[in-house]
Amino acid sequence: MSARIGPRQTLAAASLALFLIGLSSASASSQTLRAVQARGSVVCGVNEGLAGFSIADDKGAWSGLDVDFCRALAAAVFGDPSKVQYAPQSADGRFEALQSGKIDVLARNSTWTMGRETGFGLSFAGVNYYDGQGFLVRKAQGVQSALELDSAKVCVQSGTTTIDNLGDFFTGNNMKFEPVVGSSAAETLKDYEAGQCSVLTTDVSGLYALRLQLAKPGDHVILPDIISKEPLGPAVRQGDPQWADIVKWVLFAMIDAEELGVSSKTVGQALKSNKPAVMRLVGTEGNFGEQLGLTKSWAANVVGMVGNYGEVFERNVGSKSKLGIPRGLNELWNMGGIQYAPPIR
Ligand SMILES: N[C@@H](CCC(=O)N[C@@H](CS)C(=O)NCC(=O)O)C(=O)O
Repeated sequence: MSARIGPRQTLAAASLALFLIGLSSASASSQTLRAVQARGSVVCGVNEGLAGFSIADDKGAWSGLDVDFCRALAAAVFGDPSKVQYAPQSADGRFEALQSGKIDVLARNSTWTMGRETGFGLSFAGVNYYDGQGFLVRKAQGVQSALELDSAKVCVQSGTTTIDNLGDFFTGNNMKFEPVVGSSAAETLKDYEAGQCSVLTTDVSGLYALRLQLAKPGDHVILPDIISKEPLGPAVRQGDPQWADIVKWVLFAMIDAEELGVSSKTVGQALKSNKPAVMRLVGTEGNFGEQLGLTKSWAANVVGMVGNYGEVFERNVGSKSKLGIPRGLNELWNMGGIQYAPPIR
């Protein structure tokens, strides 16, 4: 005689299944945070050397917009921005490094695209720099627009969105080109300097950085054409929603802090503020930090120890930095740009 399963058993089985799913996702979700805490540092995949974003000096000290993101993450998790292991990544190898668990987070001027999320099992946490692809040429060429580049030899780096956009742009405008492909920024720049190509193409922020390394930066000009959207941001592996939330909200907290006027210089005052949004940010109200698996002071530590988004932008790439890039699209949404973070509440 076969046993019959009644509605009560079905309900019990369903509840048990839901309970087990809940348990397994709670433990799976905290995997990266637990590993990071046990290790005592965040392993952050960064660029091997791109001024303004991620570069090490001769003493091995790293700096840049992406490096500051790694530091912010360490400040949120450990209350200490120095608890980062920098893991330099080439353009070609960066996504595999994240996928295989060699790094906890990738902060390497990486463009958020659909294919990178769906194809490589990654999730981008947000955008820490809205960029676009441009072209660098010698002033002496007298070129005014990228549309005059028909049949040009173009220096470009492998493993990037840059190389794909280049094809789209020239094909879409019925123009021919000859790619001269390098596997690092240094190689691409060397090719350009040696006259292997007349044009160098990459993200405009990269063009600013690379131009500084040329013998006479003033002899080279960035053309006005922007041929693509390059939203650059930190990425994590899929399958660990809690870690994804931490990475995402560290970025949002930096942007929200700027909007709320909380900076590394004013965070002490912010801790005494009675403005509800400021109180939620710095943890004097609510338990948002605890809900992330961190402490109340997660965001106050980020802002106090590393800075808000505007401070970090200005210090590394802004108009008074060596790169001298205007804030442009990366200005806050209420200041004419498109940087916009959801509220902490
Ligand atoms: N944002 C683009 C391009 C990123 C990229 O790798 N750009 C090059 C050119 S600026 C770079 O950072 N190279 C540094 C290096 O290879 O050391 C992407 O995600 O594919």
